[in-house]
Amino acid sequence: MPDRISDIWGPRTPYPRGGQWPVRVDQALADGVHEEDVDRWVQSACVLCSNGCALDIAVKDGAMVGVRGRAQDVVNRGRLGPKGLHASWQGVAHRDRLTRPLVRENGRLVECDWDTAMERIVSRSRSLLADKGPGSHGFYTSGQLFLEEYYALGILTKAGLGTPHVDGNTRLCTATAATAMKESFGSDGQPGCYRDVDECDALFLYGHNMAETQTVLWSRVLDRLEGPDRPKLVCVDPRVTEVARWADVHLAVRPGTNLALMHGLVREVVAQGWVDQEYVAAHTLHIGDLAQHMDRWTPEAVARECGVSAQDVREAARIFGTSPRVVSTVLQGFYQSAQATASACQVNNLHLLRGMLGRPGCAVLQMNGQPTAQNAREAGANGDLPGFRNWANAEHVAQLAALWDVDPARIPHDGPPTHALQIFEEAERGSVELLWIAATNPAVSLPQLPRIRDILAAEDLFVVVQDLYLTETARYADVVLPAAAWGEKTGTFTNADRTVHLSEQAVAPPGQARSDLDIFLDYARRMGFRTRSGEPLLDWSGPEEGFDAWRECSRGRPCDYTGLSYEMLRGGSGVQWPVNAEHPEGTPRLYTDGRFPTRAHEAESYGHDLHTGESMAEEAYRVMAPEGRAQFKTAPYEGPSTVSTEHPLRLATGRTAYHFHTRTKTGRTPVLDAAAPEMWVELSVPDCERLGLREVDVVRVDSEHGHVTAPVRVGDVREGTVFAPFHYGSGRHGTTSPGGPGASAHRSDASRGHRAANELTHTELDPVSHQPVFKNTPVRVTRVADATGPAPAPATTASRPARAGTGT
Ligand SMILES: Nc1nc2c(c(=O)[nH]1)N[C@H]1C(S)=C(S)[C@@H](COP(=O)(O)OP(=O)(O)OC[C@H]3O[C@@H](n4cnc5c(=O)[nH]c(N)nc54)[C@H](O)[C@@H]3O)O[C@H]1N2
Ligand SMILES: Nc1nc2c(c(=O)[nH]1)N[C@H]1C(S)=C(S)[C@@H](COP(=O)(O)OP(=O)(O)OC[C@H]3O[C@@H](n4cnc5c(=O)[nH]c(N)nc54)[C@H](O)[C@@H]3O)O[C@H]1N2
Ligand code: SF4
Ligand SMILES: [Mo]
Repeated sequence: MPDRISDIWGPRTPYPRGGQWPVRVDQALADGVHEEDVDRWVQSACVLCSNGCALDIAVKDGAMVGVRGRAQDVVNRGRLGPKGLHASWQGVAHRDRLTRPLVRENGRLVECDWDTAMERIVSRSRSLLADKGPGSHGFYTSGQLFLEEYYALGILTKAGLGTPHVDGNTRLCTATAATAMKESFGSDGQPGCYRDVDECDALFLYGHNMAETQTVLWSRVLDRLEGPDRPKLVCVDPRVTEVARWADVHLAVRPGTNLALMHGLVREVVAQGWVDQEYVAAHTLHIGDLAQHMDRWTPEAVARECGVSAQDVREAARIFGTSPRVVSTVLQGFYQSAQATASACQVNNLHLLRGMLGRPGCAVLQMNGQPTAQNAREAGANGDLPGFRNWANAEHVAQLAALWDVDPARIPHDGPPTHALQIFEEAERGSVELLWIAATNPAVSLPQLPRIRDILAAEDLFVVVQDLYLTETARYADVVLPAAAWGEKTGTFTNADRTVHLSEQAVAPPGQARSDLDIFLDYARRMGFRTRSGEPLLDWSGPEEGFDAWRECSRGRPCDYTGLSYEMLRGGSGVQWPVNAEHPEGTPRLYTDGRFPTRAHEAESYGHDLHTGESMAEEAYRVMAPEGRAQFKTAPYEGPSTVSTEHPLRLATGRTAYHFHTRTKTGRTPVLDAAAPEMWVELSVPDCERLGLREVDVVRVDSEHGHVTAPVRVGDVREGTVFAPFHYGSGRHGTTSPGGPGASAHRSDASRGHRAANELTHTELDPVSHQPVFKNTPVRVTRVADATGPAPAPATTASRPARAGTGT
């Protein structure tokens, strides 16, 4: 079995520019199971990050016993990373899966049957609808369900209940990706594709630790870096990540200063005359607006503000300005940092300036993180209207009303849909009284956890949690619904480069667990939602009928799925949308003709002021008449919120290669749990010297909101920065079993541990995308105890001990 623990990226298969990425098939089977023992292989794709690596699930005696990468798929050509290889199947087969619904009785959660659980929800729902109206209902969902499930949720919340309070954890994840694409290009939808990695001459990774967070895509990059026509690599990250180690230029910016750097890069590209004037004149608007923001950002000014060298800024700009083909990727170091949308749009702007979109090797990948974040955005489960429709465009609302056969007035569109943090705020104020949480664990993943716990624990908030496990969040629920996991249900999902995969059911769910789709359909049926002609609003027979319904919804929109079917997705590779009469085989690249969906009748948004977040009015947008041109947009630089003498360091939180989020799957996968078993915090060598800290000494980290206690890694972060993984909640999945289905959990048992990074974070949001700033919290670090035990931080990743000697 391949070792993806010590050898995360596997053996190299170098290839030249323009060549095809060679196949390398990775396979894992349970101990004692051999290939010939496998009863059947069932087609699927991995749901442990946005890369969406295609794989087949090995089934033996009705159980998942392993996986194998699909050689024929364009995304991974057979490869799998540590999570895909191990956690995809082991993470859902654990003995403590929820198998029956739970309801709260006299303060405790007790097992019950589905009728009891659903009727409890429906009766609360009905009485709230009668007394308070639809705005009393809030839905907080995920980037990890299937397309059909989101679309069902979109229909039931928008056309059934009529509540505007629906969002996904995609708000924490890729809201800025979507917003940046809407602002620049008129619509969500990745312009480029992974094949552009094969074709490019330079790669820019902006706040993206791809080596750990999309390990298989990083293998592709490594194979180019070790191939004959090595592309240049530029990394923008305050830590010495694996990406930084390979980079030609590493811009280790001070956290929160991305926008100053971007202004500097744009200024330099313009000043050196590297602009594609013809492209800009034909396909863009507002280039004149850029100068006011960037004039002062000379390489020297950037160097002072960002703490990097002016020479490196010049060199990075030169690589961008003179390479014929550049791929840029952007992720949380930008999206979860200060001025996220304005910074992400400057990456789009660089590509527009150089005319580097829509042709091989020229791509901006405003990345996704979660495996199905794209679908949450497409299907309207994340604070948008389905099919990338614009809530402010009456015609778009009318299209949906016609499709669903409901009164347009039923579909909330008086203002922007409520974003996630605002839904929690509505619950805090008492106006949302039923909060339905599906496939996300906010008691670990939302910022400022002490506040989130108070909101979830409030007596008058009715909380429904739909999950695989009794999570930190489920412990606050009034009703817990046991969901079928990946491999136990069928559906489709779309990765970060628009590649759609079908994931087929391989095994039966445990006990009485049901698919999220079945749960949503059951709720809609019990609520008796009807169309105008009196038909049931939502009565699909299963996922395939849901997919067909979605195809109609997507017709004529940028994310057009009309030419796709389950049948077409079986057997071969995943297919990239749009797939329609014009593009029957799918579409690798958008905007090949330089025409963008910015006409008023097609745009997903009329746009915002990126500095204030104020929406642009329809009238003003129509007068501006973008007519298919992209827009240069950004904002003046403000800089990160300031640190104080009390909290002099900046906490940036993020990920390690071995764990996925709140570890509900990876913490239950023995090899991954062992690779990173416990919380840690990383500090720089100079900060450790100043604080008298040695490797594994225990520190207390305090912010304005809370504290955590964890051992120290003397690491390769920038001085003044503290890095902490956000994976560790109160559950110790890997080592201790909570004992049975946790049926007796009590509210007060819920997460009170002091190891979740979000004990510390604050609620600060980007003004346009409303994505939280998870990467910039002022903190103080104090030593509380001597080193005990081995270091829990991995030594194979960005978290390895500092190269320049350590404080030990
Ligand atoms: N192993 C693993 N892979 C995952 C996930 C996982 O949990 N584990 N989750 C998936 C999901 S949902 C997501 S969203 C992605 C996230 O993928 P990434 O965005 O790659 O991951 P992060 O570790 O959150 O942040 C990336 C980098 O941002 C840097 N950073 C911090 N502050 C700043 C700043 O101000 N400026 C810049 N330029 N950089 C900064 C950090 O040092 C960090 O290395 O990963 C996906 N893949
Ligand atoms: N401090 C800090 N906080 C962060 C981040 C950060 O970088 N720093 N990153 C943010 C980002 S980008 C993200 S994406 C979020 C992730 O945060 P969460 O979404 O809270 O993380 P997960 O652990 O993935 O939670 C998913 C839940 O869904 C359950 N689940 C899995 N599959 C299914 C299914 O098919 N059906 C149902 N019903 N349940 C299922 C899992 O058991 C798990 O409990 O965290 C955010 N929070
Ligand atoms: S790169 Fe992402 S999708 Fe691929 S195997 Fe790893 S976790 Fe799964
Ligand atoms: Mo994410």
